[in-house]
Amino acid sequence: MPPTEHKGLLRWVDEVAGLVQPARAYWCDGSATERDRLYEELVSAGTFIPLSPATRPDSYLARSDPRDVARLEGRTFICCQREADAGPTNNWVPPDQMRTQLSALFAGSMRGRTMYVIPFAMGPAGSPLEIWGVELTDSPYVVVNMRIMTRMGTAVLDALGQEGEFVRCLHSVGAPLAGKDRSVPWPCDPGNVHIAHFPETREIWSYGSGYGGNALLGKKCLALRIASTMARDEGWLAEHMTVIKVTAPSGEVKYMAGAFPSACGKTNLAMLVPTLPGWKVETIGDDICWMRLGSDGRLYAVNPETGFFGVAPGTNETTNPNAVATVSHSTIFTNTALTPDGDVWWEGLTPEPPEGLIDWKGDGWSPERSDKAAHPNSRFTVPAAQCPSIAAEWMDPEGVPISAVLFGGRRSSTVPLVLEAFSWEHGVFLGTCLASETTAAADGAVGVLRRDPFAMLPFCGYNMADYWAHWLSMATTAGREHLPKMFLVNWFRQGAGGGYLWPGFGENSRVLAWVFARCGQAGHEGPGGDGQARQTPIGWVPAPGALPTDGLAVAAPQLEELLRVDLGEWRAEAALLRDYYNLFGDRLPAGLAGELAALEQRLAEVP
Ligand code: OXD
Ligand code: MN
Repeated sequence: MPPTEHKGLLRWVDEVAGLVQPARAYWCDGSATERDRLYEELVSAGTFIPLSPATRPDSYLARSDPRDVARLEGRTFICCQREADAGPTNNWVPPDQMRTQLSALFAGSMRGRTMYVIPFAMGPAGSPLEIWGVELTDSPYVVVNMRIMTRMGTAVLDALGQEGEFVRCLHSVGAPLAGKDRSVPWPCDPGNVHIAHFPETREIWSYGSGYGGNALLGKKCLALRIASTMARDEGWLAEHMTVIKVTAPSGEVKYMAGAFPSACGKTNLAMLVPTLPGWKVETIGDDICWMRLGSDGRLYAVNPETGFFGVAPGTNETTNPNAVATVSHSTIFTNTALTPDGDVWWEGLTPEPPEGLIDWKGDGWSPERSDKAAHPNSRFTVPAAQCPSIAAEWMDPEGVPISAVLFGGRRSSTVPLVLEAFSWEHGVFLGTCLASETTAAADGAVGVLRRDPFAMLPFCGYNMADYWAHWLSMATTAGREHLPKMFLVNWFRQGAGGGYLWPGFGENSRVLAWVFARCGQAGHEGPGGDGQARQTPIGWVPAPGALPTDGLAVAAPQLEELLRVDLGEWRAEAALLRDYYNLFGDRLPAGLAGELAALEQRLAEVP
């Protein structure tokens, strides 16, 4: 007997079962017993390799099919009725056409497999922003990852009651089994991947991939693409942002949100250990934040997730000691290398690779090989509660009030270390300017500069220009007085010789301290606050000496170069931006066209 009387849910589960023809349906209760059983099954199926209990207790390594290692943006679709509502940055297919296409792929796709029913909740229990979903999947790997990343199981079914609303999330790896066939360890159908979103009916259909961003449907698909459309309709914000709690030596606390494209150090910022004495950073969330206006006109943020699905390579005791401690036990690793004594390894974990490594594909590896031992997008899935820097209030249903929003890309030139917007509108403009050199989190070439406004390019479920208008509208709805200040940051600027100018990581606390001081005054216009600032045509930058640099090993000329605003580069940037804005035709908000014209004007006024 299914453990619910929710007729809509029961009907949908039956309908899907009729289409995908599973051998059986199983309703997940989210218990530890269920988890243990699934882990055992994953081990006997060869999907999970248990790691050494001595060095990495309760942890497992999964190796994916080598063709299924990242988000597939080219196979991700927004299926709303009108193409213009998806906008020029999304792949659009009309909903009926996509349903027909997908119904053919899903027909019989779970044959011989179990269909797991995963009731899950995103957002703290009882939060005004809590959203329920149900994922149907034939992947036990997805079930156990969802158990870490969301609140999952019976409690959610109980909360749904008989008619609670939920987002329908359908997922199949697309590898039916015939007769007594045994499954391969990582089933998938790489040639036919579709990740389709139907924002008008709040549905997600994902076929063919088991990779986290494509298959854990609570994350990018629900908490960003579907939630962004819900947020537009209901007046809140669903964002690809970390949320941190910053405590100054005086004990004063401010919360900050930060939008960074995938694999640009957002998780490192979320768990930062300040080098600046007396400062403390704690974690509210590392990847996604939902924000709503409070009755006091401030933006309050919650982290909709309960776990981290972080990029492993580059994580070590220096770059992110809190992440290293977090994944010391009870972690699922995917596509890292394996050491001979049953532990995981990835590039950057230690300066030298241990001997006798097995690479992410399961083959012997040695440092002479030109390829990496761990996949560059190898990941850890781990409960957020295990993180030493998690803030006590990370699950507060009301959320935390945000004082500053940071936008940061990976830019070798042009963007100074930190820049403060002149106003809310100018801040939204800076968010639209975000661009980054691409990383391994999505398929495609790495290191190419691409526009990634608000770090939402792959995640905005509707027309990007309407999304910008929605951000602008916050000031109209709430008044700008208590809205956060906005900043552009860039940890990745390079000098003439090509090396990074800024050490980053814990030293980023110096930038946070300046931002903190800049938030010290009410209102948005003017230079005020403790941190002194210098006005430039592109925004406020720290005045000479305003960035705390005691003990910092960055020479003065280097620091000057980091904060330099190169007018030539910005004139080129403004021209690129004008071309980019042209893509959006008459959907471009007038406020942003005005901001661009004002920037061009300011740049023209300087000789
Ligand atoms: C992620 C991503 O996995 O942005 O967080 O790709
Ligand atoms: Mn992300």
